[in-house]
Amino acid sequence: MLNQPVAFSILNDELESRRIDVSAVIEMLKKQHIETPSWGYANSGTRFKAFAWPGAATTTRQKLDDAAMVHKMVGIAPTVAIHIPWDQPEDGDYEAMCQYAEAQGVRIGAVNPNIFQDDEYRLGSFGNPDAAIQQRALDHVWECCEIMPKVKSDVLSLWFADGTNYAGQDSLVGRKRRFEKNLKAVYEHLPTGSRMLIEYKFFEPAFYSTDIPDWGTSYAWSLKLGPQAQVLVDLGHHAQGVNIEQIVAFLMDEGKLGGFHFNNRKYADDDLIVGSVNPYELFLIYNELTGAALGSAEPAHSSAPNIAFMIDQCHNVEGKIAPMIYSVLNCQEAYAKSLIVPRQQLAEVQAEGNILEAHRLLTQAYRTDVEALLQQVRQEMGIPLEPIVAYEASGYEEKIRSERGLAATSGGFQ
Ligand code: PSV
Ligand code: MN
Repeated sequence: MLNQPVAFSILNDELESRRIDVSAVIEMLKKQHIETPSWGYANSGTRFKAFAWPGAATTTRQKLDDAAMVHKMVGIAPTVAIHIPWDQPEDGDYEAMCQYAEAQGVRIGAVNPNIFQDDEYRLGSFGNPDAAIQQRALDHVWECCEIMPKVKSDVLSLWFADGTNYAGQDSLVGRKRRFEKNLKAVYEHLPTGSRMLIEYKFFEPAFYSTDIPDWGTSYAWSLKLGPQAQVLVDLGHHAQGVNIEQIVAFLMDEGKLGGFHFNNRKYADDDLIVGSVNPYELFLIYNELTGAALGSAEPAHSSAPNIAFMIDQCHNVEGKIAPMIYSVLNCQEAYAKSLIVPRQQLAEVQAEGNILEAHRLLTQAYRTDVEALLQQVRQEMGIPLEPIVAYEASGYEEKIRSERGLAATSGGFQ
């Protein structure tokens, strides 16, 4: 392996020859922000089995400790999404929970209500035919709106398991109307200056119809609701072959892309490490994001500057903290590669209709090994040059194993 300064100086020369402003790229990489999910640090499983992982977090404080450890290793994961009631403090003191997070070096990010795990939600939450169950779900989401200022969060992240399993089970129009009414009731309750993100998912757990199956539905409702409502794109929630980067480009340009749930899938909502199955897709998504963020001709209403980049993954058999570090690093690498796309040159050849040269410029950035650049960023940020190696050498895994043991319970998904 080349030593770091030599490797960086070779890459720096190469990128400068491509007319890339390397110091600007470094500054942008330092500002990257990826949020990790509290539920990713707890035990989780498939519908067949939840394997307990030694040392997995069971309390919210432990989840925050683990998220803080990830942030120490990568330097770009300063916030943690929470899920209520999984992360409800025993004494109900959310301010204290927020202070605890800050004392560990992280902040609370998005607040995720849970309106899918109670028996009452067998027929859904906001789409439930029973008005009393809809109200129960609404009360819980309102409670989350109240929690937001206590934990200094300005993002409410909504995902619904609602839908039907059989044709004829319920009125599709009826469910749509119930949803509209209840989403509006949430919108009216949002804390000032905050946003509600509406996530879609094409199937599962419902298999015949899903009440928010696609980005078009989320978009239509966020348009109707108003500027504080936006769409959340979870990379695992599309049918095979869907062009996610095109969805991203459209929503962003309309000012309606509010956030991401990063993960990767091979078949369904697999929740695998983002970039592990299709790193090229991840790069293409970042390419759209970066293109919009840097583009001077973008409309003023583009949502590019205010997107919440969140990971939504539960690692069932591969550990908890190390796969989360890998996930953040994969996002960092994809972002770095998107930053070295020669935008000006690309626009010129696109305008000329030079298909292959345009494709070459884009894929050249993707194929470039940016590790030396990332190590330079890490060095300047004062974090470990090789986060995974540093994590393994830190002794943290051994420490939590011996302190926490093997938890029988899950702190999140079963
Ligand atoms: C279930 O598919 C899911 O992964 C959704 O993507 C939510 O964002 C997440 O759970 C947390 O509720
Ligand atoms: Mn999600």
